[in-house]
Amino acid sequence: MPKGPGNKSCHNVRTDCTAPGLRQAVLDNLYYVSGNTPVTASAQDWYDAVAYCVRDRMLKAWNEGIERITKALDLRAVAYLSAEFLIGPQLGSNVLALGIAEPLREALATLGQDLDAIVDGEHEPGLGNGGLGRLAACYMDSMATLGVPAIGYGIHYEFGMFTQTIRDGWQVEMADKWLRQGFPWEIVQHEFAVEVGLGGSTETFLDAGGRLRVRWNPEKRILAVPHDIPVIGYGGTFCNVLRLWSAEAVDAFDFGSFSSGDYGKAVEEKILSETISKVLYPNDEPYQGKVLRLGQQYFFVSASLRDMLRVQQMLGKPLDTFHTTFAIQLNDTHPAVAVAELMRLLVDGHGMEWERAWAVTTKCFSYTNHTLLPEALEKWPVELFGGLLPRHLEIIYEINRRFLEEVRAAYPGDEGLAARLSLIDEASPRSVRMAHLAVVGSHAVNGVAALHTELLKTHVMQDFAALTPQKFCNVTNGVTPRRFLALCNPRLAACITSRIGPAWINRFEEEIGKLEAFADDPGFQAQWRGIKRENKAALSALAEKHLGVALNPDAVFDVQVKRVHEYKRQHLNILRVIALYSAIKRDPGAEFSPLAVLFGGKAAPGYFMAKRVIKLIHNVAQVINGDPDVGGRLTVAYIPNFNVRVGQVVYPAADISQQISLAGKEASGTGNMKFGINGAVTMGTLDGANVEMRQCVGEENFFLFGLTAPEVVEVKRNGYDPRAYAATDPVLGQALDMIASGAFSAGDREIFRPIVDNLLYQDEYMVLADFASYMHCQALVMEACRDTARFTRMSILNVARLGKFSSDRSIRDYCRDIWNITPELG
Ligand code: NBG
Repeated sequence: MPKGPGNKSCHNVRTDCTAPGLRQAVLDNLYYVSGNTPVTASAQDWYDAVAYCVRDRMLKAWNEGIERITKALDLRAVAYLSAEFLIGPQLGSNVLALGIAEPLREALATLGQDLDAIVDGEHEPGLGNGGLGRLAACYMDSMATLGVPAIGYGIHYEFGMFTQTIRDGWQVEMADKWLRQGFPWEIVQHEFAVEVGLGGSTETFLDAGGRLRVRWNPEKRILAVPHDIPVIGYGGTFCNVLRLWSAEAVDAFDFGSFSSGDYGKAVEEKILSETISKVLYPNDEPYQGKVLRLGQQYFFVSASLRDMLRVQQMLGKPLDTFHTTFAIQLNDTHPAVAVAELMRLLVDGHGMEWERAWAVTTKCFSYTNHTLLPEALEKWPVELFGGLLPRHLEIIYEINRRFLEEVRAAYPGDEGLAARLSLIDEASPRSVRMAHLAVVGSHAVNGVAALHTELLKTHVMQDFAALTPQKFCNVTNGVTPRRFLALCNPRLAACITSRIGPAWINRFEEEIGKLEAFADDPGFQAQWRGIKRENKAALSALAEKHLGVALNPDAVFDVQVKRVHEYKRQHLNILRVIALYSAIKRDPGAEFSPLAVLFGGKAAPGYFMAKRVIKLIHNVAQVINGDPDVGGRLTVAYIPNFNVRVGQVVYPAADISQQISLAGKEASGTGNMKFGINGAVTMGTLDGANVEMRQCVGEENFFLFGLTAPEVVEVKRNGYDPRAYAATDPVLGQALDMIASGAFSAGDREIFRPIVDNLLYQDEYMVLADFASYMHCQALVMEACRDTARFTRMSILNVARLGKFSSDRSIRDYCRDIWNITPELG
């Protein structure tokens, strides 16, 4: 009798999860997949052999997941459209989800291999810039864990986020060749490739029924090929898919040109087509004019929608029930062109009436806004848009015409309002407002933290909120406790489990609070501190190896890791460091508890000021770390190439988490949550999700400073003068003078002049206004850190009270308030 996969009585090299079974599987893969034996295998061969072995064990849940979506008629699945998915290293998290770490570790040990070393050696796919892309990955993890059927749709960039190296204190970018050694987690599905058009023109024609229809004749066609990555939930029974599209030429080779001797032209088409998914754009750079970026957005959106329509047809369901099959989430405006594309597919492609198509479209879509910064709201010049997507521009005009008709009916005579709400910005150059398209085409719009949603409703999208208040809601961000606690901090995870059991891993919000009972238990506190110290020692070892900087594991680790941006105010942090340094210099004999200030993060390659701030931090570090008066009591280090993998070492080692953006600028932040659930206490402003975190942990367990969002508005309205702050605060004045006078640049007064001048004469993000409050807060932090029992209690309570910030809670919110989906696994 043939035995199926998963049958325990059958020794199956692809499903057996015992140590001997896993050992055999790894050896088989080594031999048959990479053509090696244990004698000839390289580290990469071992990694591949283990990865394929783990992937095999995910395929039962994977195939069941695909069947679930393509067979069940009454199922609504989430289609999560995102230009970025920052998934991080895969091996460790998949092993955790399957629960096979112990037998696998044992199996590898018998082969002389160390599972942890293999996990640590993985090169991660950097398919995102930062928080937004990582949020998408956390949500994929939570959907799989909660049993929410979902497909993540995105782009299979050939080059992800650049690799950051530091030369002489300056950031140098290098291409991220993440695919060079292959990526064992993906399965390429050529049979589901679709063609995507670009450019060309439109024409009208009469269809067989005598109706006037429009046809788009694209100038160019590109093949979108899906690369599927399994996303398995904790427990290993439920699996979703991340489907990333890569661009290929429809005809890779032009035999005509080849035969006539033009060899270059024969492959030209291939090269042009492939550029579409070539590289991830770094954010914080102006998008205007980047036609390739719009091409990328349309490319993945069109392929994804056609993929969903294929499923709809396979299910045999009529098109006007499409919204009952898919809830489509627009992750920021990057995929917003989907609104126009779905209308085109339904109206032009399937001959649906406009009104019916519009009803289906708006029931499908919902939109998450991730930023309040006006410069980050996408706008495409009409000319550029129409050149690439002529039919979509017509459709957007038609959507706008009908929409503005409604606006004018509701607010007769208010042409100013119509102009503000219009999908088209009439200022030169006329452009398409992607956020407006997303709002009008969606039934729900959400911000990512309570304060952010409030500011969206009262400022950035005030007119829309007045027009359709029922559309707006809040879903505060969350992070997955699997990757960002269970996986990255195994010592703390084991300690927590020993007290409250393991249920917190997939029921974080419900369970983690039980830890509070141990907050004052001296034995537990000692254990807690011991773990933090070990984690700090691990980070020090890394810093020593890569930077040659020795970090004292008994120092307080004070960390700011995130993208470098003026609104996130790394320069405020470094001004604080300079002020502390000056205090030591003034009185080297005074008591100063050891403090290690760590930075990490990438700056957009074209962001002049951010790159100069990185240089300043390096120069300050060099002076302070080398000063015998300081004697190692204050150290500063910049951890290069911050990514998910590095984060997994950094978060567990932090005592203090720096979340110091100017109030009203950071939509949510998610690093704040990752630090918090690893026991770091936040030093932060009332910005983004910090506000809610502080409510949860209690104000006595949060170091607050700085202006509030309304105060920021107030101070600016009264005419903000940064120089007045520098003139009246001697500590601040001196710190700025030191930079200006070349104290950190061997006397060079020019190199940091742009930073100092910007702070003194503009200071858009009010660094100088918040400086005094920040320094005052710093004194309180140092005092708290000296009281070990008190600080440990704060740390424990931060973990115990942050249950809300699990992405499982966020996904339940989306399911209930936006998608109308009931999670299958609770
Ligand atoms: C970022 C915000 C963060 C937020 C993440 C995830 C963009 C456009 N926005 O504050 O700056 O945490 O999105 O929501 O990257």
